[in-house]
Amino acid sequence: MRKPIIAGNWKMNNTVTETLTLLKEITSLDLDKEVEKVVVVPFTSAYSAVDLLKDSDIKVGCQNMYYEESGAYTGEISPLMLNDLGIEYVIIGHSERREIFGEDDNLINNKVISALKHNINPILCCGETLEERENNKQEEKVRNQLINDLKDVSAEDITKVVIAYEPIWAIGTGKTASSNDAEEMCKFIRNLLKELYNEELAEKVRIQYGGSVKPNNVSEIMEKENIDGALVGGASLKADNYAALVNFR
Ligand code: G2H
Repeated sequence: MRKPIIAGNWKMNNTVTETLTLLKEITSLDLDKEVEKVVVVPFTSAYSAVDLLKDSDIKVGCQNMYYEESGAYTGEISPLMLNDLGIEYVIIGHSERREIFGEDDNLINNKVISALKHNINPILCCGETLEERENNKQEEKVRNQLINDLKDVSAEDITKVVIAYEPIWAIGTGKTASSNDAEEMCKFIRNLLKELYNEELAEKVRIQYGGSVKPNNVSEIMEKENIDGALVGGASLKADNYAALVNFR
């Protein structure tokens, strides 16, 4: 049985003050204990979030990291820095990083390997553009991304990776992939993992869907056999919405 995982990706939202206000509201609400809960906050909010959530079962993630441990990399954050804060998850390869900041599969692969080496669980994002979907190239795109991004990830480590399938055309657009389309791609990803690793390991890896997930569509998405969680942007920025997402059952 794979434990469901609902992660709120705050993106570039919330000052420290706003973070504390939102997290206090969230922790005052009833949240399903059987669901793994993550808030993926901006770096500037990470310390305060970890401190505020130290007695809660909500975990804190960050949205990016560099793969080196230290050095002359102006503006970057290292895995050791995240470790020091007690960060358990890091989003790697979000389409906004790929598209706006030019991250390629080689860089993403280095980040995945480094996160695992430092005991931080990567939430590895993949997904196709609208043009690729319209040309029925979504499987080819995701297959190439994952083969490259997971290069040299060992069998021992693959179950620590959460894979987030996020079709780019559904991100922040209000357009959600139908639950059947989302399931079809998540099943495709699980089959790819069977091919790259083996059936037993592939069955253990958690696959999230992301892209305009909201309280009113989360249950239908989470019902699907190969979807084990959601990576949620906009709708995770309000406490009652976050609680509704977590309490999808
Ligand atoms: C996709 C998602 C969170 P949103 O980027 O990663 O954002 O739910 O706003 O589409």
